[in-house]
Amino acid sequence: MDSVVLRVSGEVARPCEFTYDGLSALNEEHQVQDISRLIPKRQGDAVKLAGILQHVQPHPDAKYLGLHSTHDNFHASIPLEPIREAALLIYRLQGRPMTSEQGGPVRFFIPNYAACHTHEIDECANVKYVDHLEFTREKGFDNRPQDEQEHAELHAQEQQSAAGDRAG
Ligand SMILES: Nc1nc2c(c(=O)[nH]1)N[C@H]1C(S)=C(S)[C@@H](COP(=O)(O)O)O[C@H]1N2
Ligand SMILES: [Mo]
Repeated sequence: MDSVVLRVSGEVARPCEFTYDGLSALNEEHQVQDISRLIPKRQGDAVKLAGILQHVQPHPDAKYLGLHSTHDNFHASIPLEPIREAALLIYRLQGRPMTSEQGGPVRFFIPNYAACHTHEIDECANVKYVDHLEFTREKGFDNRPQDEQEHAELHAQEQQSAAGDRAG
């Protein structure tokens, strides 16, 4: 469990590469055991974004957080301030690293998201397969769906690739 699962870069004092063990080792005050207690439909253990922030120390002019998934080339860039206390990074399921089938290595979760494509901080910003967080001054690259049609196409693709995974 010593391979890098999450890289943190950009406008921060200490750019970091976290392993699974490194995320588990972040201070207890930042760990959330069993998030189904907070969010009934979600499972696993998480670390608070606040714990990552304390570790990497974003510059005061870091205004946006980029959530990057190499796995399926999905990216969101969202304002940092409204989510800095509430956002969670789910990274462990039943005591093990989260696999990509489970949305791992890191699944970003904002408890109070808006409906899809109604706001910068919407459900679509709950990015799965996150492997890179990037702090920027301005809004960065973002390829979330912009409207109902793009959204429907994306979900159809997701279902196809999940069916493909099941078929092996
Ligand atoms: N990596 C990645 N994350 C993603 C998506 C995606 O296609 N790829 N879809 C987003 C969208 S549009 C929504 S609405 C939510 C859906 O989360 P769910 O699959 O848990 O319902 O995941 C978001 N996270
Ligand atoms: Mo979405």
